[in-house]
Amino acid sequence: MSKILGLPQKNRKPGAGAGTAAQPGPPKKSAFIAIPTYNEAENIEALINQLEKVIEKIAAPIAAPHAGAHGNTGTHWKIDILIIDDKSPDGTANIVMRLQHTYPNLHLISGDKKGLGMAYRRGFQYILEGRAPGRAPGRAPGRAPGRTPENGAHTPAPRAHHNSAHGAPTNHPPDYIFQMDADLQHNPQDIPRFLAQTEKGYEFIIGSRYIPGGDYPNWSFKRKIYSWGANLIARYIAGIYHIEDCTSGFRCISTKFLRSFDLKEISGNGYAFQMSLLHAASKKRIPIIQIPILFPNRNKGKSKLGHQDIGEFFVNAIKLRFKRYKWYDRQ
Ligand SMILES: Nc1nc2c(ncn2[C@@H]2O[C@H](COP(=O)(O)OP(=O)(O)OP(=O)(O)O)[C@@H](O)[C@H]2O)c(=O)[nH]1
Ligand SMILES: [Mg+2]
Repeated sequence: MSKILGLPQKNRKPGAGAGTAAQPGPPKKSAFIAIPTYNEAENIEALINQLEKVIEKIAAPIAAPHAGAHGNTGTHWKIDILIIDDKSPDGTANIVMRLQHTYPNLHLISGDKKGLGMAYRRGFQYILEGRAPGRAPGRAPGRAPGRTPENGAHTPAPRAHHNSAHGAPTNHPPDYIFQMDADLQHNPQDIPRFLAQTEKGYEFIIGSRYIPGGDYPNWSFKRKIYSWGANLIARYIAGIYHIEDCTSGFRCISTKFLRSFDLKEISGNGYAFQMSLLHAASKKRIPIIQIPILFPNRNKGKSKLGHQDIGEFFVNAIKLRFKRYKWYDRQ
C-alpha cells in the first residue's frame, strides 16, 4: 500500500536516458544510489553485494521472468552506486575500492567528516556534475593506481556517468538519485518498488515507516522517542504536515527536481539536511509519495546520530518555518 501525496505529472518528458527514435526498444532510464558511510566496514560489503544482485535483475530485459515481480514495468534501468565516505578510520573505503574491481558501476568519493548533509551535498555534486568536489569538471574519468582516499584531492577519480543502459559513458546526469543508509536498515529488495513509482511520474518517493505496512521492528524506547520527536518537529514546526515520515533516509528523488534550484538553498550540515530537502520538494509541489518500508535496528556498527545533530535539527525546523525560497514567490 502506498500513501499518495500530490498528483504525478502526466505525459512527463522522458529522462536523459530514455529511448529515442534512433534507439528503439524499451525506455532506458538511469539512477544513482548515493550511500553516505562513516565507519560502516562491517556492513558495506554485504550491502553492496545485495544491491548489485538487485541491480542486475532490474537491468535484465523486460522478458525476464522476474521483471513483473520486481516492479519493472518495461523500463530498462541502468543503476550505479556511489559511496560517499568520510575517511572512515575503520577502512570502509578500502573495502569499497576492493569491490570496485568486481563492480564497474561502483563509485567512491572521500572527504572530511562534516556531517550527513555535507556528505550528501558532495555526493549530489558528483552525480549531477560528474565530478568530485574540488576537481575540475571534465577531468578524465578512471582510477589512478595507488591512490588512497586520504582527502578530497586524492579521491579515486570519478568514473564517467554511464547513462545508457548499455554502458556507453556520457556526461548526462541520471534520471533519479536514491538516498540510502549503509547499515542494512534499508532493504535493497525495496529498490524496484521505488522505481515502480517513478514510472507513475512521482519525483520524490519516500520509504516510510509510519504509514500502513511500514514498521520499525525491535526499536528501543529511546530510539522511538527520537524518531517520533523528530517527525513531530518536521511536520508541525517546519510545516511538512502531510508527510508521516519526514526523517526517513531511504528515498528516490528525480534529478529534474534536484537540478531546478541551487543545492546551497538546502540548509543543514547533518541529519537536518534530509528535512530541508523534503521541505523544498513540498514547497515546489512536486509529486511526492510514501511507500511502506520495514526499518529494523542496525545489527552491526554504531549509530552516528549525535546531540549536535538533534540541536541542529530543531533550529533548522524553526528556520524552515519562516523560509522563503528564491523560486517560491515565482511559482
Ligand atoms: N559520510 C558520512 N556518512 C554519515 C555521517 N553520519 C552518518 N553517516 C551515514 O549515514 C547513514 C545513516 O546513519 P545512521 O547512524 O545509520 O543513522 P540512523 O539510521 O538514524 O541511526 P541507527 O538507527 O542507530 O543506525 C549511515 O550509512 C552512516 O554511516 C557523516 O558524517 N558522514
Ligand atoms: Mg542506521
